[in-house]
Amino acid sequence: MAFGSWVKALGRTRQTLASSVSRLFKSGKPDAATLDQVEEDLLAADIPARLVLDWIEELGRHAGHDHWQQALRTQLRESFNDQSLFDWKLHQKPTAVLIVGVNGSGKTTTAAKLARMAADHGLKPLLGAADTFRAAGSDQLKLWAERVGCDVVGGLQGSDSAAVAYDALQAATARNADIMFLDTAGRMHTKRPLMNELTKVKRSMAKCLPGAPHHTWMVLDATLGNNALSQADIFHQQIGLTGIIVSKLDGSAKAGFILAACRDLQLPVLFAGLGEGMNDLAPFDPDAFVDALLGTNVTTDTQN
Ligand SMILES: Nc1nc2c(ncn2[C@@H]2O[C@H](COP(=O)(O)OP(=O)(O)OP(=O)(O)O)[C@@H](O)[C@H]2O)c(=O)[nH]1
Ligand SMILES: [Mg+2]
Repeated sequence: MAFGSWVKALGRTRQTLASSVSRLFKSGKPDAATLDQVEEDLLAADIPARLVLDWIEELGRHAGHDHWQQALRTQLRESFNDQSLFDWKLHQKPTAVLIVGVNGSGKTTTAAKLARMAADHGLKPLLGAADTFRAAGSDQLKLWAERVGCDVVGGLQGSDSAAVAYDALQAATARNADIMFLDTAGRMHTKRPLMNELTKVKRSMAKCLPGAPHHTWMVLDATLGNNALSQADIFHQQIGLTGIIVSKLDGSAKAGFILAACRDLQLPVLFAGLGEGMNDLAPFDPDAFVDALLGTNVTTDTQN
């Protein structure tokens, strides 16, 4: 995904930071008042307080030097040092990916976007519709599957989502699919029975194919900022996540929380949703994210 898309998607968060950070970047040497303002704005963009305090202290040490601009960028970028991107060279066939998240976070849309991306990598995807709460849940995924041009396997409304998970994975094997994305119903992290249902879905997948699900990805709504992070924390504790996908980055003014996802949860941020269209999903690019967030290089590459 071109750098310009990141710049556009992060426009609202950047605005939150814009006045102070650009003043900081122009001023050459930050004084105490500038640092206070930067601290306030970083917090307003939902960059976690612990990180902000560390950075402000570090920036203070750079006062008097001309390197602080690079220092801030480096500090933000370091949040992603330990993470790696999803490798589309698959080791299992079919690879089973379980998609989870709270209500309305963007799971169904993201599952479809992932299927599209898999097809673009020359793989045969299959979509599993395990959102059996609402009739509209699987209908929505069926519509997406038509657009993507892939098979979809789903259950009737009210059927057992663990049974649908089993069937979908079995169909993926029988139909020679390379990768299966299983869409699930939205659930609040606080609802224990619904969280237990996900554990059952996982068990059912493992019964069908030992080792499955190979990945469990949570879709986080970027407009929720830090709240999304605490939801992810609970999902991770209860069902064990292997990666994060951030949706709706384009509508968020609080994208700063993503800086903590990697560090606090020890999970990679794999993809980002930058719009509602089928192709608006990008492998997460830490450099583009940080540059677009801070407004560095923004004028040089927005056309790409
Ligand atoms: N702007 C923008 N909108 C998105 C993005 N991803 C999803 N959406 C929108 O968010 C809304 C909810 O998306 P869904 O995919 O239905 O979310 P869900 O998690 O499946 O919802 P439930 O199944 O009801 O829990 C839809 O209007 C999507 O178009 C994104 O990256 N950017
Ligand atoms: Mg859905």
